[in-house]
Amino acid sequence: APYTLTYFAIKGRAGPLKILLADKEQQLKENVVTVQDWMKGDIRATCLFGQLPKFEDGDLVLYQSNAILRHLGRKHGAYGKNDCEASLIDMMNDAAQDLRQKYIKLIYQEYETGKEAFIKDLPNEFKPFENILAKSKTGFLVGDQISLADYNLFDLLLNLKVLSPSCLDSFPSLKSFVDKISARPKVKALLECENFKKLPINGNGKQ
Ligand code: GSH
Repeated sequence: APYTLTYFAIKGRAGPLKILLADKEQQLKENVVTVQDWMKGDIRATCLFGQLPKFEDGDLVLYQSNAILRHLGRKHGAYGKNDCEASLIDMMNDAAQDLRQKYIKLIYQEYETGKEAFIKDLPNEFKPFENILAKSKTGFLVGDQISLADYNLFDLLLNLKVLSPSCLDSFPSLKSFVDKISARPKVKALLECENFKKLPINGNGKQ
């Protein structure tokens, strides 16, 4: 495989890039790091920012999940058809990332105390994405082809649906966005693949 991912045995921050790679029919070699091995510290010491995921494309070594996602978007035609589209894709991906960060904070820092308020506030978070998708002729966030921002938002929405199964009920455009991407044959195959399905979403067992 031309690509190697080193990460924990979770979906976590690697979900979007795995979905992109599957959809673009790219092979991925996975080095799974156990928490036990990570705790020893020698792997961490080799990581530029002391964290995973790490991604290798030949001699290129990348850290930072969104840099990896952008790299793959650039290489596999998921970064718009011109600079303006690429900038809009950056904007939407950053917005999705903001929401992902809030989700991760909830999961790892305040699940018990913050879950209810987080779910209650989701409609405010969803509105901008719903507005963009409602105006989109093709059902993608930007332009007329799928982009890295779509993969990122899609993965996040799958996670949020596990947290709150009814959260998309008042968001028809987001709901059809999820249905449409879920139905892409290679994405569907990945979501149904046992190796992917069995991965917990997060590292602490909360979801
Ligand atoms: N901004 C980084 C990215 O998006 O890749 C954050 C990476 C990150 O938070 N990694 C976590 C990690 O390595 C796992 S998802 N945790 C173990 C540690 O920090 O010791």
